[in-house]
Amino acid sequence: MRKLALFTSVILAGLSVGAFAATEVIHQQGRVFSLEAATVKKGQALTFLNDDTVPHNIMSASKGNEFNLGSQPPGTSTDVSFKEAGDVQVICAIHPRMKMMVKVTD
Ligand SMILES: [Cu+2]
Repeated sequence: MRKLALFTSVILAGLSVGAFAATEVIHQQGRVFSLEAATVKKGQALTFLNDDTVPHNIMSASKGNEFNLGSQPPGTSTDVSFKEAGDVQVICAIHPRMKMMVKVTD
């Protein structure tokens, strides 16, 4: 019975990945981003998931792609779409060591 439940959840996970194939998830566990760098196409989104035990405040001041998610409690996620091509430095305003680069392509 347990095996069947596991099998079913794998299928459901596969379906949801298929439905949102364009959105990559950036985790924030242990006060680090799960990727140091990511590449998206202009207009595409990344999902910033706070699966840590503390709040994070993800933001960017890079020209054309400025955003500030404010305080993001553990267990929540927010999609950010990138509007301009170029390199975007994404940081956490609370934890200065949390940094990643997003390359936005045309
Ligand atoms: Cu943080």
